[in-house]
Amino acid sequence: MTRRFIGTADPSLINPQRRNLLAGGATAVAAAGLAGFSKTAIAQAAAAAAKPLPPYVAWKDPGAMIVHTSSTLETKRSAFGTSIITPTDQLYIRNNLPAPDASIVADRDGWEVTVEGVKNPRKLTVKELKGMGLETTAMVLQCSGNGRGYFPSKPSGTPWQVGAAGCVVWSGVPVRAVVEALGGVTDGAVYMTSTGGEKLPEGLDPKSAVVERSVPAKAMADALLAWEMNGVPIPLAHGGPLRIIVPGYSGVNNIKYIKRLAFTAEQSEAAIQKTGYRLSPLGQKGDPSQPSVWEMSAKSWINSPAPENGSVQAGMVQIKGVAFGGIHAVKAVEVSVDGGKTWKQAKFVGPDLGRYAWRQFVLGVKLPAGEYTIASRAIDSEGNQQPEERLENASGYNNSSWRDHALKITVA
Ligand SMILES: Nc1nc2c(c(=O)[nH]1)N[C@H]1C(S)=C(S)[C@@H](COP(=O)(O)O)O[C@H]1N2
Ligand SMILES: [Mo]
Repeated sequence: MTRRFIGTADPSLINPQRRNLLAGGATAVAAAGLAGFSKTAIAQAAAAAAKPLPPYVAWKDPGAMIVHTSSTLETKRSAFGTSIITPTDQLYIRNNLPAPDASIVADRDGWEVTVEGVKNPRKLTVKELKGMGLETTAMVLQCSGNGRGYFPSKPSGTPWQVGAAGCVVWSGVPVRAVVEALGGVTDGAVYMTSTGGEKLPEGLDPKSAVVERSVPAKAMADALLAWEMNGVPIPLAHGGPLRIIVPGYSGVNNIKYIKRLAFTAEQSEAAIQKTGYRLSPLGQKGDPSQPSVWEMSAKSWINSPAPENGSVQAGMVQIKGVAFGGIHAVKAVEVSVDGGKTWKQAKFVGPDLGRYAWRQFVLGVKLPAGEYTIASRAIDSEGNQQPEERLENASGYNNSSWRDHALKITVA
């Protein structure tokens, strides 16, 4: 079989209808107009025309994505479905460096990762890893900048709304199984440090560019070295042939195309660890004394009804969204239709895919014609509630404010 879609195992990931309708820029706009599609469809086609999908992710669903830049693509709020898993062709993309050459997924089993900071350090191929164990984990992958677009301080960086997140099923070998096979972690190693396999730009200090992140070593308990997502080999753009999955930790800690896994006494000296991804007070630069962006906390948002889909018909309205606990399981979620004055518990829908997955929720409410501010707030298994206000920080990280994520809808 010829593989025309490099990095994707299965070209059937692509929905041919949407593709034909929306991928072709101006032609698509004309086609949409001729066929009498809604204004929204035309606006979407125009948006797709303004910024086409970059070639390395040409297999993404153009109708579901907001293309911010060639390295930052967001899932549209209205594109999130209600059956838990985010399809691979709708999942957001965030690259700090250009993705490596597609040749690295030509021989997936031959990809090597160096494991250091264990009694018997060594290089392991993906093929060898596949013989060492298997686990499957559903997990919310969320960029720490998700929700940055709601910060009034307008931090630099992509103004993500809700779509730098998805719920993905990963398969791979548990990191702890690999560590046990190599004789255990060396004494004094308190961090787990992962290094991305990108080629670094020449003439730069490697520390300034390398994508390398340290997390507390205890995170290895649930971490995977994964080769599969949502039932297919991980596409290059999402970190194939091998990616570390650190459940409950924000996106940046889930290093793609991992080439080195080290148990270390200190955190990485890379800029992305030392000064980047820190919760810095407004107006201040990142430094190692400030908290790193690690564990995620309780968060939820409503995906439907959304204002971009026009007015809602008066009567029974099904309010739907997603809720997750981050490092803990989500326990419950409440919905308000009066801007947070009163709350009602929503019902979780579908199977519980475990502590790190999100849950879909629904609340049916009778809404007479009028304007409403609808909001949701999650509570985790430890009793931590999603806060009303964001925690201000210079880079716009970790926004879980329910007020920022509320929607104004018109019922007519
Ligand atoms: N090697 C590598 N890993 C990486 C990154 C990267 O640029 N290079 N970006 C990180 C960030 S900031 C996020 S939010 C997630 C994005 O994962 P995705 O592109 O598969 O959605 O990957 C993380 N892992
Ligand atoms: Mo991110």
